[in-house]
Amino acid sequence: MRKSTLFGILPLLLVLATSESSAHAMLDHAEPRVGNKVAAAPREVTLWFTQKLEPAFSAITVTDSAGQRVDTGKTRVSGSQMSVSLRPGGSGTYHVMWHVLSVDTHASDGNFTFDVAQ
Ligand SMILES: [Cu+2]
Repeated sequence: MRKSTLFGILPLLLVLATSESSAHAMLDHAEPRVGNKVAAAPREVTLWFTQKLEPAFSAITVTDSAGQRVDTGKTRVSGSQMSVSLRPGGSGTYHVMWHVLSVDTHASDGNFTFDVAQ
């Protein structure tokens, strides 16, 4: 009984695994938004992805317009979302760099900027 149930489920699991592996964790959206201009330096940056993330292998780094690290170095991961707190910073272009390992064991990375108004 158990064996026949397993054999019935197995093809379905293979289909699910295959379709998920073709979609790595991509950045869905961010706050502050990608390329956006915000009125004041944010206290944190949050990224939402298309897949759940492995906390041990996923992180965000943020630098200010002078290229100085302004993130606290402690990225928090919750499901498909991760965020990092920022030290108080000035105006200009901020650079957000991220790398993630999704639960399907695929790594991906990317970066974007946002601007803080004077
Ligand atoms: Cu993948």
